[in-house]
Amino acid sequence: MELVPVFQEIMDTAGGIAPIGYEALIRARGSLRVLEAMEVFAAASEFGGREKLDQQIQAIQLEQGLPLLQPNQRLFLNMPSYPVHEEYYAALSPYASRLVLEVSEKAKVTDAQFYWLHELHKTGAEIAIDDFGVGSHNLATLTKLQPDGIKLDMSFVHNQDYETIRKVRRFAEDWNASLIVEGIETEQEAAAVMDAGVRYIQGFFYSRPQEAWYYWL
Ligand code: G
Ligand code: MN
Repeated sequence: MELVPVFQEIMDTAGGIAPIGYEALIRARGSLRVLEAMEVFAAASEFGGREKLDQQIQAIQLEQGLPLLQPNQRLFLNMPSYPVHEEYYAALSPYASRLVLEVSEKAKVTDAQFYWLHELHKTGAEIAIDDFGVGSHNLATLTKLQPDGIKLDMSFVHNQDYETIRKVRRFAEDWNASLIVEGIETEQEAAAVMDAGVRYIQGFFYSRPQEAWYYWL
């Protein structure tokens, strides 16, 4: 199967809607159909294991994603949710200032990973907590990560829990982190989230994950 990176725009809603960059995601072309991310990872052995697969995904996402960026935009990359060898992080360092590294709240962050995230942060990478609100991180992890961004899990929008979204927005402000709300699928959701004071949003309503060529058209 062939790996196919796809990219979804992340929107800034301040003064009109404009993309601040793209989140890189992954699909694969199988013999019959396009496979979703979960199916790709389930077939990791075909790529020599999960870590080899993650390295290949990283390489093609950088290769195809970085050229899409305008000077003020960044590429958002999902970090592996298990401990990987330092080569994985070292490979990111030439591009640090163009990247936002998404660390899932569902991931276990080891000391070695904290070390690398810090190093990359020092050279310009931003750190964002992904799936915020449904994982198992605690405040100690937040303190250690000092995230530049918090990506709220899409379940809050889908449950129309705008009161919680408003509270998380204040929480993020206190941490000097930009809040990004994910999973915006309708105009009504977009309006309600903006009404809760959220500036950055992401979801199918604005942008479906697309192959890089789509953005070159
Ligand atoms: O865990 P993370 O936030 O990285 O997951 C991103 C996943 O969410 C991708 O698989 C992407 O296709 C999906 N996604 C992106 N926008 C939307 C949306 O508006 N609605 C839904 N249901 N899924 C979305
Ligand atoms: Mn993500």
